[in-house]
Amino acid sequence: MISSLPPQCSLCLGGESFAHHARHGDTEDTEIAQRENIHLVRRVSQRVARRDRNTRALLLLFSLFAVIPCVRAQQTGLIANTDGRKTISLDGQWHTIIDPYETGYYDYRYEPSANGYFKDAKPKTKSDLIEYDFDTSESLTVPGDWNTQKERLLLYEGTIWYKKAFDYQSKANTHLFVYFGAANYVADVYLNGEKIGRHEGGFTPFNFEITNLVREAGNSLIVKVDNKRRRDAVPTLITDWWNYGGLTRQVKLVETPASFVQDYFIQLQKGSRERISGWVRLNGDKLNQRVTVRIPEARISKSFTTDANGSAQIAFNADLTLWSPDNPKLYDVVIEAETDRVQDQIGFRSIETRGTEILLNGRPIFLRGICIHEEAPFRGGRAYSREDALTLLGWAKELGANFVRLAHYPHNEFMIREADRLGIMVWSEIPVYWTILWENPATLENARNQLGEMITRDKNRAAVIVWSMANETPLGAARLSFLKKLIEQARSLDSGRLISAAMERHYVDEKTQMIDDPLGEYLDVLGCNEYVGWYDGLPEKTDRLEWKTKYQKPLIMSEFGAEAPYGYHGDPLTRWTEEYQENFYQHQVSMLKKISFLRGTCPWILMDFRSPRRPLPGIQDFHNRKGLISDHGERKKAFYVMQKYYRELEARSQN
Ligand code: GCB
Repeated sequence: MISSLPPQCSLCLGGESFAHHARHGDTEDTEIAQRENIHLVRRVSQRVARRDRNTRALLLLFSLFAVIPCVRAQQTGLIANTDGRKTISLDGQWHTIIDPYETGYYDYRYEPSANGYFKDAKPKTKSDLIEYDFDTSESLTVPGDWNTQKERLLLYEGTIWYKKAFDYQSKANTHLFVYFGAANYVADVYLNGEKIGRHEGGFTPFNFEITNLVREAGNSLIVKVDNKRRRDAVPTLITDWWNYGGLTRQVKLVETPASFVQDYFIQLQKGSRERISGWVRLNGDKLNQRVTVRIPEARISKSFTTDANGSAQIAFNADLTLWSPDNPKLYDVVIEAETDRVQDQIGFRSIETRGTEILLNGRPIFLRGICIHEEAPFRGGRAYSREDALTLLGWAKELGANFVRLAHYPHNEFMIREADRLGIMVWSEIPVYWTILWENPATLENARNQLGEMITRDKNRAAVIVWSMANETPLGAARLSFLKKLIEQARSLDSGRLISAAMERHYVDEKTQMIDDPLGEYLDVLGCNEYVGWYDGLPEKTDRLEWKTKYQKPLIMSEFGAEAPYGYHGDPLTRWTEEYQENFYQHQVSMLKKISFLRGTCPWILMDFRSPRRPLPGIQDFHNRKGLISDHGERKKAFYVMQKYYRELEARSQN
């Protein structure tokens, strides 16, 4: 765990700390050491993707001398496109133990226990004392949050242990990984009683190699999932969404050859509409290979040789039909190494800004957007399936949207894949939300890790056009420095996409709204959340406002909205009524039309969602009711105001 690195040691800095401690034999507690060790291997190996060859060489050395010997299950960087591989689903019923006091993890002196629940022990004699039993404990469905599966878990924040038993027939020259789409928030993973790794961050995938630990029969995969909120975490203690805990996305076993294509980046080069550039990275014992990238439909077949670290830069010209909302063209792309072959579907498009314009494939575009939380339509709880994605994105299309802001964390991969297929552009963000601990290095490291995982997973999806760094964060030097580091990282991982953040505005006089957050200087596109007419005055207040910006950059109004439960009616000035919400949107639209540098709008929000901050009985009942659609799929009056505006905009863009 990031924060468990020994902070007192002055020799330890970031990824060097474990190596230092290992060299000094400072590893009395193997459990903790392994945990740190595995986490470090993970962090470091992920950075390999980002850094230059020197770092890679250093890592290799570092691994050989300090790290690998202590790790029984190996952590590999994220495997790209697991759907393009042979996988075995571990979804379904998992036995679970609710553990509010973390009895299965700590002993009574609050030290990590050597015989925790992860041992999955059974009494061997009639006299043995074992106080837990996964196999007779109740089950939860994976994927799925625990809060909405059992009424008594609705407000639960803490630890739940999950267990899945499985058999596995090992195959020669095959490596096996366990892959988690996401676990909210910290996951400690064990196989057959051995710790295989820890992951922090509730919305991004992770995998661990288990080739040497897996057995033919009766494997016990145990995951401790802890969703306690922490001040130093990302997100921090307060948010305006439900802290759904658990194994919220798919879990699967992934098989690869001994040397395999771990990851690749195949997109158009920034500023070009015909040159593809990127890289391919192999993992395993045969790193130096000939790799061919083929796009059969475009009659492309280009070969490259990976270096001693398994990496090859790729670049070639291609005559392609470009991806756009009107024609979301995806090509089959095959990445073929000597020992492995992966197939993906990839779209190619350019995205850039010029002055206050956003250009898609060189042409100015207006982003007709809508914000979406990862909340399941109809059944409630976390959304996780293709069906959920199709419903939410279908509603966005019906609204007339060509763009979605996936708030406030990376959504499940189905959302991005389906957006790619449907031709919906995507803003994707990490949960750097409100009041993060800007000066805490571990918080920064955590945010960086989540940013890296988001980009790693989705960098080949044409739909994603914006990486957003943060939401409504307060002005200040420490915050600016924190966010600049994230921006730098995002640009170094992916120079092609636009960088944004949802910022705030302020009044310079009673009629003038100003966007001059110093962060704006470092962004490609300005994002701004405003609630004039809801938290700030009444709807007609918008009529008097003029918008200004310090920057010659496009603006996306990344949030605006008002609450109304579906079916609650009254006059246009009565709070909470659909008529108030409709009135709010009518005034907003008139105001938005007057902002000359506006290039996108994302009302808050597509669908009502659960929030602990919204207690008003009979109205909110712990839901944020700013949805244009209720959580049961009913369109509110305001939906049609936005739909009309978007239809007009769309008609104009076609002329
Ligand atoms: C915001 C936040 C969003 C909230 C929304 C609201 O500014 O970014 O997470 O849910 O306002 O409804 O107040």
